[in-house]
Order: sequence, then C-alpha cells, then structure tokens
Amino acid sequence: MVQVNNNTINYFESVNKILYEGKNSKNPLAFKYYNPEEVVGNKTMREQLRFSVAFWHTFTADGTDPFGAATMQRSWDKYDGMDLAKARVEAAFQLFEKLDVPFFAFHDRDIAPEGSSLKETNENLDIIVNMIKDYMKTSNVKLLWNTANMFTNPRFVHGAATSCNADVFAYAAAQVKKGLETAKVLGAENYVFWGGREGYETLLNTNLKLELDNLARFMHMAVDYAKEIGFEGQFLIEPKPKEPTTHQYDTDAATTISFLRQYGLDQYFKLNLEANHATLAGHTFEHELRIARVQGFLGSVDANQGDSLLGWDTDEFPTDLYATTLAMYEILQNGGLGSGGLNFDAKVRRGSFEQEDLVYAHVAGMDAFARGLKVAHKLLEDRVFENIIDERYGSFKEGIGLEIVEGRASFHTLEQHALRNPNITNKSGRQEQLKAILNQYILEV
Ligand code: XUL
Ligand code: CO
Repeated sequence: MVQVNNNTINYFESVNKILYEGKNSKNPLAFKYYNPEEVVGNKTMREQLRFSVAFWHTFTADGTDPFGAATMQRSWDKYDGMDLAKARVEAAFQLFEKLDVPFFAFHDRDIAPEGSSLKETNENLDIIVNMIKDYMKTSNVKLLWNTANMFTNPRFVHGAATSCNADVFAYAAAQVKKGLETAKVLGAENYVFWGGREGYETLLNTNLKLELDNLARFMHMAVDYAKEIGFEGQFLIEPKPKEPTTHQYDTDAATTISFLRQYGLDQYFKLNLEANHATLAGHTFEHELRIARVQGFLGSVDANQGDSLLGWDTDEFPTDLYATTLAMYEILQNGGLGSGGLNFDAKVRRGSFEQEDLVYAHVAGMDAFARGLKVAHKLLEDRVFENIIDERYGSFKEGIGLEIVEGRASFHTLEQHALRNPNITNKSGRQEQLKAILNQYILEV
C-alpha cells in the first residue's frame, strides 16, 4: 500500500482485486466476461481492450448537476486543497490495481487545483505529476493520455484557441505547453484535444473564419512544441457536436477530418471517438468509428453511452452489447487502436453515490466490452457480414462495375450501358435477417 498525507489509507477496503470468475458468477465484484489473459484473435483481452480509467469522473467529480448539490461519498474527501489532490492520486492507484486496468487519463485540473497565478498553478501541477511519476514506477498502469481543461475557468467563457481574446489564446497555449511537458514526463501514449468551448453560440458576434484559422494555428504550434521537446505520443482530437457551445467546431469525425486536411494537420492527428458524442451528433457510435477507420484516423475511444431519451451528454458506463459489439467490430478491423485505448469517460449516476459503485460500474463496462470483443471476433472469423457485403457489391467485380472502379468508365460508356440494359433488377438488402443473425451471435458466442 502507498502512503500520502503521512497516512496509510486503504481507500477501497471492502474491495479485493477483481478476478475473472466466468459467466455463472453471481459475485458483483468479479468479471464475468473480461478475462485479461484470455487470447482472442492474436492478442490477449488486456492487449485488445486497453482499458483506461478517467480520473475526472472517478476521483474528481462529486455528482453535482444543474439542479442539485454533490452526492458522491468519497473517502478521500475528508482532505482539501493539495492534500485532497494527493489523496485522490493515492486512491486512484489503489483502484487501478484492484481493477487491473493498464491505463488512466486526466485533465490537468483534475489532478491539481489551480493556484492564484499560472506560475502557482504549474507548481501545484508539478508536485502531483511528480507524485504520479513515482507511483508509476511501481505500478503497471500507464498514462493513455492527458489533456488540458480549457473550459471550466471563467477566462474561457468565449473559448480557448478560438476565443475572441488573444490574451486567452496565449493563456491556453501556455496551458497546453505545460500539458505536453506533463505528457513527456509521464510517458503519455497520446495527447488529447477536446474543444471544450471551441465553438460558437451565435454568428452575430462571431468571426468564424478567424476562429477556425486560429484553432489550426494553435494545433500547429502544439505539434511544433511536441517535436521540440521530443514528445512522440499520438495527437488526438475528440469530436463533439454541441455542449457546452451550441456549435462545436469539431462536430463529428467527418467534419474534424476535413478540418485536419484543410489545415495540413492530418499527418499529425487521429481521432478519439466518444460514443455519447456520436449520438449527440445524430450518428451511431459505429458510424463514427467506421468513418474514421476507413480514412485512417481511428486513434482511440472514449467508452461510454448516452441515453436515447435525453439530448445531452449523460456519459453512462457502457452496458449496451449491440454498441460494444459493433464498436469492437470496427476496432478489430482497424487492427486495434495502436497507441489508443478504451477510456471510460463515464460517470456513475448521481444516485449511485457509494464508493463501491465506482467498482461495479467499471466491472460492468469492462465485461460489456469483453463480450463485445468476443462476439465481434467471431463475426469476423466467420465472415458473416463480409460475405454478404462482398456478394452485395458483386456487380463491381466484373463488366461495367469493374470498369467504374478501375477508372475506365466515363459518362459516355455508362450511357451506352444504360441504353443497352433497360431492365434493372435489384436484390433485397435483408436488414431484418442480418439483425437476427447479429442477435444470434450476441446470444450464443
Ligand atoms: C466532454 C469530454 C471530455 C473529454 C476530455 O464531453 O468527453 O471529458 O474526453 O476533455
Ligand atoms: Co470524452
């Protein structure tokens, strides 16, 4: 056990290390499907899934919502200020060990409180980053990514890199500079940009072109600084369409890829795709993953889920097996996530306020993705949808179809073909049959 604040506290006393007990287990503190050492495909589940705990939801958030006060009961909350920050780190590493997760992720302001100046804020951060570095020496857990919180402090009221105020742009740059130094010190595998308030409320006061240009300038400076200090982690942008601003610039995967290409940033960035952000954008999670995958931008995943009845970011722990299966189907076809992982950007419900709920929630999410992995692997192994899709597009493997895909067709040759073939026949898309097959795999694999 580790020691901080001159005390030795076991923050999750009632919880032993979570072990795999198999699908018949009734123990809520055991994995039913996540068996880290089990090989699925060419890798173990641990390597395939690369789970990460999000520091902000699990150790910093208190259950406050727009209508009510904090509800979370956290044994580290008896401290405050820097002592609280240290206690959170201590509790975090204890939970990482009990869950046996390989990664974690944080925003700068999750781990250390702001001081009265940027200098003091950075000093606070240094103390906690050094402490984390020490913990990492004796722990197997690695930093999946860190990021800068450039949305909570009132200075970011009009955005950070897209603020109308150049002083704010400079402050944000200083913050990301420090974030990249932190990433380098802790050996982060990635660095994330989620555009917290990088968007606008009304065009009536917005120079949209300047804001987008500035956002790109900011990203280029980040890339340059990473090169300067030798930080080699992957840069990731996390799209989200709205909340907190009405129109977030990194709306969805397609919009973000287009932004990266337009500004010559595409070689430096991939995407961190979040399930609930996909649904807020009016897409499915698998749509966002597919769009990124087919264009070579699938970098990492924020594993959570939304509520189909609510129009905001509920950040629930992922338990929907359709979503986890179809997500893993994309990830496996991507050849994995590379330096990315499945980060639980998810919070226990406000009513799930006991500390043990944090463990139940992670166990639920890890099991849901483990099950999704196995089903997706079997679907791919059996080429269930691949064979059907191959056949469905068979017309492009011969004749006029082959001419089209090989670039030998023109509107002239296509017109001749159309004139020669007046009787077009189509085949059924068989959606219902395919969904039934998917059900069969989810239930029986
Ligand atoms: C907000 C969100 C963030 C990012 C990191 O919706 O998803 O927590 O993941 O800033
Ligand atoms: Co997220």
